[in-house]
Amino acid sequence: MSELVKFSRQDGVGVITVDNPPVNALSPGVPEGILAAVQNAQSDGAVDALVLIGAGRTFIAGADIKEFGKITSGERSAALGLAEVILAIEDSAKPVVCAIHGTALGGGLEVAMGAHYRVAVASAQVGQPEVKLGIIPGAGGTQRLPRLAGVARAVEMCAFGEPIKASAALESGIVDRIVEGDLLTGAIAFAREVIQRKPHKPRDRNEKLGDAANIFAAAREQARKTKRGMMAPQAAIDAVEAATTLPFEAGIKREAELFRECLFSDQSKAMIHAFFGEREVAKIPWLPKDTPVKEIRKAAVIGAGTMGGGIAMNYANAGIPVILKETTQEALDRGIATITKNYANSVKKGRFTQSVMDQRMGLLRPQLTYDGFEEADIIAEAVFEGMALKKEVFGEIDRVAKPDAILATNTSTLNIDEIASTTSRPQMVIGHHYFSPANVMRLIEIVRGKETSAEVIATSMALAKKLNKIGVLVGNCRGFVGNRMLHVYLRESESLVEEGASPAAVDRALYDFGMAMGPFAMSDLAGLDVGWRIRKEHKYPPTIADALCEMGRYGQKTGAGWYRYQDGRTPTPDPEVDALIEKLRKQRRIITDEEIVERTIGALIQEGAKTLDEGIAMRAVDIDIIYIHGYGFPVYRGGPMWYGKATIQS
Ligand code: 3H9
Repeated sequence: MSELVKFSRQDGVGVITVDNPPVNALSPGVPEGILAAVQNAQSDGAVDALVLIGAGRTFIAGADIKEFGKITSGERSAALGLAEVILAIEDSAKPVVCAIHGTALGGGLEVAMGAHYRVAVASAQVGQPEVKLGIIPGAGGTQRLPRLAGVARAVEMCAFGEPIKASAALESGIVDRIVEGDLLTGAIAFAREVIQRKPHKPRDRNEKLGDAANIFAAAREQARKTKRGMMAPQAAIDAVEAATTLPFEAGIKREAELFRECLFSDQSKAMIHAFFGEREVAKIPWLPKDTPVKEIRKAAVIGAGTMGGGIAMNYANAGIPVILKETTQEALDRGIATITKNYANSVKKGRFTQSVMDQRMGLLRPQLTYDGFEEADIIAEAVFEGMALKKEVFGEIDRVAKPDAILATNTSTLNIDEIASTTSRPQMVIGHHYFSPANVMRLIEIVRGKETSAEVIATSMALAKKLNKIGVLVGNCRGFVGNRMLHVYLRESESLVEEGASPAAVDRALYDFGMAMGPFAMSDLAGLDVGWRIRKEHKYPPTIADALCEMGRYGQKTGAGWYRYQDGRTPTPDPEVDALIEKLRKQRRIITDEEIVERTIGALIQEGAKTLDEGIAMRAVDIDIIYIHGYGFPVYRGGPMWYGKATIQS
């Protein structure tokens, strides 16, 4: 047996254990090890059935994603051989039971679906998340899943990639039993129960493949909307559809073709880059591994506005008690009402139960004073963006905080060192720049000042993970990485308008490129007055956006900005804005979509390169992750720096 796959016998059952930490990926050696174990067991008189289980924290979390790059670069042959291994499991004359804990994902679930039975612990999850990597299941998942779980469930799992809980897997027929107590013991007991039964091959089970035409049409439409611009979800739907129109072997062939198309696409390369990037950003090469990390047991947030409320929710969601301070009862009540509404919405949508909401609300302590701040391990400031106010607040925090408390500012542009200078402990001050809505968006730019201590940095990075966020460490400069780049992107967008493009044309070109929103619609949503205030503070030259603000057009919140918002949300081009632009614009010429994308995205890339040169961003991948998770850059283009490199190379 290989190092990665072990075999033992218990009670007449052969136990195959995949032991490839950290997540038992199907790296070279694992499929071969499983195959050898299954084949040897066929002639092993001491074995009547087989159990396949994962060592450590999980079952098999999928193919080894690192191998895909080797395949597309030609370093390795395209075939991972997994499909053949799964067929061998399915063809075993002795029943095979997969025992699932942690996650059975991608190729992991595909292996499990080759077995005759699956048992799982209640906390396990199963899924086909390949679309998140720009590919589709490539080892029979699109063909066996509809046979086990029905077409609707298979389409949902393969096209949208979200895992499901063990209870749902049991209900839909993916799992045969939920095991209470020790998984291996339960799996062996199950295997002994089924020894006498003739193994039933999942690939022969056609009874759930009935009439499904409407399912595919609806799923394609949903994927067009929610996975805009991505090819893998549509390919996954095509592959599941093939399961309903073709015999199993032909369906497998079709799946393989679609898998290959996706794997060799630019989209999957970009999304795999993003997958590893999300993990890479957590690693700070120069930070000593033994840097102590403080435990954050209690938090306090100053400011119950949109950002402060969202930040407080993040703490409560992670089980950390949090004080939420405001200066007036009215502002505090408004903040708490918004939080309550957000949580109630989640309960209504079934994301969690009322009792979870009650427990989270119970962790929030709204108040007008600094009472209890002396116990907080972290104090997060989220007041209006303005240096004078921030300095005043940090002066106050400095007086009440315990000596080893982390003092975090949510500033999106201001100088961290200047804010820190008003305290007696600049080494404890750091930026935690959240993105709106802070309870939803996963990015936190963690901004180190020149005196921020290693411990405060390490604790902030660990805290981001605990809050289920992606923390990216950046240096201190105006706007840090994200907003500094955004500034040139917006300026370039406005230049295009000054030269002849309409705001709607710029927005549409960038939306079609894949941005979550065009720059003008995004500015209206964020509020034009924020940028106006910052530009005034920094004495920037006046812009068309400033002229809009002077007219009282602050964006969606005032019903008008670059667009007019009759219903409060839908942008409609406004003749008043056209007239203003006409007055202020420097020229009028035809500007193509290509020029719009080239100049705006080009501006992002150039400014990103500058932040790298200056050491403000550590690595290109940090910029990519900031833009994907904070600014709606299409993940299938890999982030601006990845896109820039790919465009130059092509
Ligand atoms: C597939 O299966 C295609 C098939 O159809 C077959 C076709 C032929 N490979 O996320 P974590 C690394 S496609 C290689 O921090 P967690 C990860 O980079 C695959 N490496 O842990 C990290 O490394 P490092 C379908 C992997 O507990 C370390 O493991 N499967 C893989 O927060 C820990 O990861 C997926 O898409 C992998 N498959 O979450 C599942 N997975 O420490 C992808 C992880 O050096 N994985 N690593 O930074 C996940 O969703 C999460 O990792 C998981 C654990 C939920 C499993």
